Amino acid sequence: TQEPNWWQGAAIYQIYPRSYLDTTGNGVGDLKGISEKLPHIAELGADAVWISPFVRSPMLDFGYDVSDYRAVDPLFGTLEDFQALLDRAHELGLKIIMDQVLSHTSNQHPWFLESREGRENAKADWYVWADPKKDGTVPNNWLSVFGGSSWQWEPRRGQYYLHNFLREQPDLNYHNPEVQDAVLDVCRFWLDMGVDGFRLDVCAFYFHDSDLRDNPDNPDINPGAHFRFNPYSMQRHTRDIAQPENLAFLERLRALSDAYEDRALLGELHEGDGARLHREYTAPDRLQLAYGYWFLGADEIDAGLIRDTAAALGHETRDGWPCWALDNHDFHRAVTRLGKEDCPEAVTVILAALTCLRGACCIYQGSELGLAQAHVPYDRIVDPYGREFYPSFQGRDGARTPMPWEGGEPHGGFSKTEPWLPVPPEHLDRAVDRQKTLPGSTRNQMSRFLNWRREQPALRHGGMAFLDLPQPVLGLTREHGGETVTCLFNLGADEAVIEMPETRCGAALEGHGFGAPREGDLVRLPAHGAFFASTGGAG
Ligand code: TEU
Repeated sequence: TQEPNWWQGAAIYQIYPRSYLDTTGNGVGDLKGISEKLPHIAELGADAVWISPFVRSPMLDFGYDVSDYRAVDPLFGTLEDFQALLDRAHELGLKIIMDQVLSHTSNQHPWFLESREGRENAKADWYVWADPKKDGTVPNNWLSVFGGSSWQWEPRRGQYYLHNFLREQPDLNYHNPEVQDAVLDVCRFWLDMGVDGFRLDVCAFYFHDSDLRDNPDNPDINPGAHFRFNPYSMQRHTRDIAQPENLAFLERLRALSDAYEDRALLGELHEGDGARLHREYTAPDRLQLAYGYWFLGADEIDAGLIRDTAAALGHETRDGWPCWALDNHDFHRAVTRLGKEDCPEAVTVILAALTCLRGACCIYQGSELGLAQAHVPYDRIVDPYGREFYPSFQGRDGARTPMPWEGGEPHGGFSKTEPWLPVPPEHLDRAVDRQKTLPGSTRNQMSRFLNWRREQPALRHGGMAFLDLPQPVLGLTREHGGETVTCLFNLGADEAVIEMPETRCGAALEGHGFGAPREGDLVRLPAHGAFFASTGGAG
């Protein structure tokens, strides 16, 4: 059989670089800070690190607005710092996945500065320009994810340009082959440098409907609890933003990445019809991994939701793999979202379950500490999305506050000066140094579990089937190389007793730290506990 790839079943730790560690004393995290803390991530038992954007940017969307794709922003360091980070990660056995924001640029990118000057220049057609309607109004009814029309007037050209996000984030025109070639060159630059993969920001947004047709009325403008923080899904008018042309471009990108050894593409898909997009976008010649919002917006997660979501993705037949996530820099932290601030272990077991599903799993910085969403007072809110929708939506800053490293130090040891976002005092008790000395801490439980999981090939690479068990228990098996591992997760707050005879599911596995004793044929799952058994196998 073929050697499994590193990205299959990888635990991917996500870093938001502004908030990891500040080594220069400017209140903002940097690449040297990440390098210094890579051992924390390796000890945690992660396989790879996804770093949110650190290339040059005016920082209106904190790096998701790129003004130079080939330079490290001076706030974060230099290209040499990044090369050192890459080398250090590789020494520690960690892969580095770089965030590539290719759907749009900053309005300060030289491509846009040239494009906006007039209709004749070399970059005139690199962005999506359109004339106003006869009455002078915007070309159509498209809305921006961050609120308002997605069209912005540009007096120099006497035309509107498209922006799916901030008006400072003009959308590139992928119908122009020169644009495709230019972004592929950007990717080549970083692949040559040795990055192991890309996380592709909003990769279903690359192309736009070239006829600029109005979006039809959206009959379903109340999408329910799962996505309530995403105005995009609540728009009055929606057409599936994912244009068919995206797929051929992803094939070009995959061909490029396959020309290098062992690289992987992890594409961010928006929610919408997640299962269909997932099927289309993950294919042998497209993405290896597709990241969905399946659990990110959810404020209730039970065994049924996990099972239904994985089943909808057709986990048995797909070549591409899902990339699960419970938290990231865009959503409220899960501990708060799920109402578990007093009981972070209820969230740890969910995260453990996600890492045992077929697929990779992202773990956002601070989740290993069980951090709650921070309250950021209005005068400290810097997320433009938050300022726009305050107070009904207070933005994303509460999930982006600095990592608390040392509970007894000012600013949690993150920085010597006042950081760009405050470190909430209630995070200090959960700081890394404090948790390291407590045997049962979230950090220690995660680290024990992830390191144990790393050594279970079936949990990383195996095929998956679900067991038919009553809520709140999630049961599944993973099968690889003749071994079947049975996993039980108790997502409830009471003990659950499940019949699981050794003759059927093999001997109990030890060392994962979720300790559930077995009595005869019965497994006693404590609240938020888990159980694993293995039939052995070829070994
Ligand atoms: O996010 C894509 C996206 O659609 C988000 O706007 C999401 O809907 C929202 O944040 C939910 O709260 C990606 C990045 O992850 C995000 O940080 C960027 O702002 C966005 O793209 C634009 O590049």
